[in-house]
Amino acid sequence: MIRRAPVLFLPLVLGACEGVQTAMGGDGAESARFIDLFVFFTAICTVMYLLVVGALPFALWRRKRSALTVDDRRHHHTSPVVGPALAIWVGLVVLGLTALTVASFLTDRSNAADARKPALIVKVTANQWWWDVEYASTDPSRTMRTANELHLPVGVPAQLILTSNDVIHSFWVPNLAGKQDLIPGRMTDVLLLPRRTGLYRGQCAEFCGVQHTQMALNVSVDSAADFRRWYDSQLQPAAAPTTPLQLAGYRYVTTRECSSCHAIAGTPAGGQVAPDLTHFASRRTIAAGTMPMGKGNLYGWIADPQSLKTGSRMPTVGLEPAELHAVVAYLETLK
Ligand SMILES: [Cu+2]
Repeated sequence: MIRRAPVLFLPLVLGACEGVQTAMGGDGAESARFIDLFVFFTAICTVMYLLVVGALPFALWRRKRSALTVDDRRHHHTSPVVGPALAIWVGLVVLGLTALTVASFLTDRSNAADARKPALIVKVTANQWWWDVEYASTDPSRTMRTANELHLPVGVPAQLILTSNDVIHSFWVPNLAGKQDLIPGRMTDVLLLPRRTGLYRGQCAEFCGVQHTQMALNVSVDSAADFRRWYDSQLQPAAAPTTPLQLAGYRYVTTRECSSCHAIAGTPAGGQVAPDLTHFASRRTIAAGTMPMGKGNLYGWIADPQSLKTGSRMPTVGLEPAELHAVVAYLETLK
């Protein structure tokens, strides 16, 4: 059984190389370079390790054979083999370390070269415990806000300008690139250059409070046409309510507690301290990846957010059942 253990672990190891949240996916230019660097480091270190382990039995055998006495050792001279072997070993170590340093340097240079020409700029602000996402444009009419979801066109270098409103967080979409801290009062940045379309999952990678684990970010890498379609749809104001129930929900959301924190473009709701809800129902998850988007979860989240994400800034308002039905009906229209 013990002998079979490595074989049993193999699917687990290989399984870690694919998925929506893995540093071994190579779905972004930076993460692909890091994988190449990782393989190179592993190969060099493995060769060095095998040389040391291989030389060990020889050294032990020689030591045993000579079996010098204390008196012998006093007059013992270095074996003629040791001098050249030592020189070869020192040479190998220097060569290996130089190769690792050069590979590291070149990887860093390639990443920096991509960062010089971003075609898309997105401002990402971390909050306990959600992500505010703002797409910048030189044309103010094409600037828009969303939350907890990032769409990127494939093959286009996107620069993410990062900051935080409260504590230090860390932005990490392992399939695409390495980590970068988001620090209150400071701007940092990370460049994402996706190589493949697909859905990926980002996660805050620095402990930031009780709901740190429920601070995820969905990343959708789209074709150019899909990205344009999504972007244009997000620029539209919120859909107008069409049924009496939706209208009752609209009235509640835009004039009562919700509107003091959330904004919905094209309505009186203009709060700026919580996720923008203009196209809330088009997102894949609720509360930064806490649960999938869906009617049941929406009822649960609005009725009692504190039991689903304890400590979250979203208060339990205490809606009457009729108000809850109306609010859910309206929020579902915000596609
Ligand atoms: Cu965190």
